Amino acid sequence: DFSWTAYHNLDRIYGWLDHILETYPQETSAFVIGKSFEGREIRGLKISYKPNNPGIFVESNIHAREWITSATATYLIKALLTSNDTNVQNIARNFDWYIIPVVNVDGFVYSHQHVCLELLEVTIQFQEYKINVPIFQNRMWRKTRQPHSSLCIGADPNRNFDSYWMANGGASSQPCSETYGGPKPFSEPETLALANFYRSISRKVTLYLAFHSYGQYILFPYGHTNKEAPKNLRDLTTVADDAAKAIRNLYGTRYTVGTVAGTLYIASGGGSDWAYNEGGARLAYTFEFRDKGNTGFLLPARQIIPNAEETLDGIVAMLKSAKNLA
Ligand code: 0X9
Ligand code: ZN
Repeated sequence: DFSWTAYHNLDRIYGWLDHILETYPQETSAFVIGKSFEGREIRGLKISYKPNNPGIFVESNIHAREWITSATATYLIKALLTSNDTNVQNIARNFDWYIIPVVNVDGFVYSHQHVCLELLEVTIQFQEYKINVPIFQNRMWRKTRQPHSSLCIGADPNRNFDSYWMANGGASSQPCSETYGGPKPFSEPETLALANFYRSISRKVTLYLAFHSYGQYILFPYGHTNKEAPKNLRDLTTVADDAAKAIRNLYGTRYTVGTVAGTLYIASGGGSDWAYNEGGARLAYTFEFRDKGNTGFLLPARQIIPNAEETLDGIVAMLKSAKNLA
């Protein structure tokens, strides 16, 4: 049975999506943005209670190892359809939600192929010192799975969007780097599919959310430079501050708010920056979920529900705050 007390693989997540579609045929519909390099469908779920709602787009697990993001995205779907909380019911009914729980399907599947860790341990010996090191290779995969050199596989999908692609050192041109931008913008079928789908709905979208981990940040444009601020910097900041307050209110989790380049590091070619520049959403955020490095990408499953609950409160606050903007 599907739950939020454990992390699930792609088959389980897609099976659960089918179950949701069957259970809520009125409010939900399936969409497929395209296929991954290895030929897997990249599936999304639309939730719509009434026609002509403004849209919210949620992109999740574009980085393979960030499992908490798809766990939170599925929790969000579940909450939008079943919550008794009137705040959640309101955001469910008054927006059309386009949620893609796993964008980087190939990388995600690969990150789940980390069989028995004891079997994969390597022993490193130096004189009298001997240590066993578990191989986390697959579990810690970040990029896509398309080969770009004879030695290394994958590009960083969050450096591959056609938005200041490769600008200002915000991505690497080395295929073996974890932040390799790819040979050209949208070289990865996954980011191209996302972009094409997003363009088809962007006129209706008011908010773009990219789910990542970890570090507890709410980030907004720009990523490619900190010498230039987006036009609606004040609005972006106000809305993110309100979300961070709501998050902290629930369990005391502290999120830091700011621009990508100013708060985290320079990163060009990211999905949320691309969407922001593309028009449509005037509000575009990257969430970096729990924690602050203690467990990092290996966030224990017992934190899925608290992480998702506080995120939901953050999103509710975000939409309330956005409504009050001039
Ligand atoms: O570096 C990234 O892609 C993100 N951090 S992560 O640890 N999840 O890899 C930050 C992305 C923010 N960048 C833009 N929106 N441009
Ligand atoms: Zn990420």
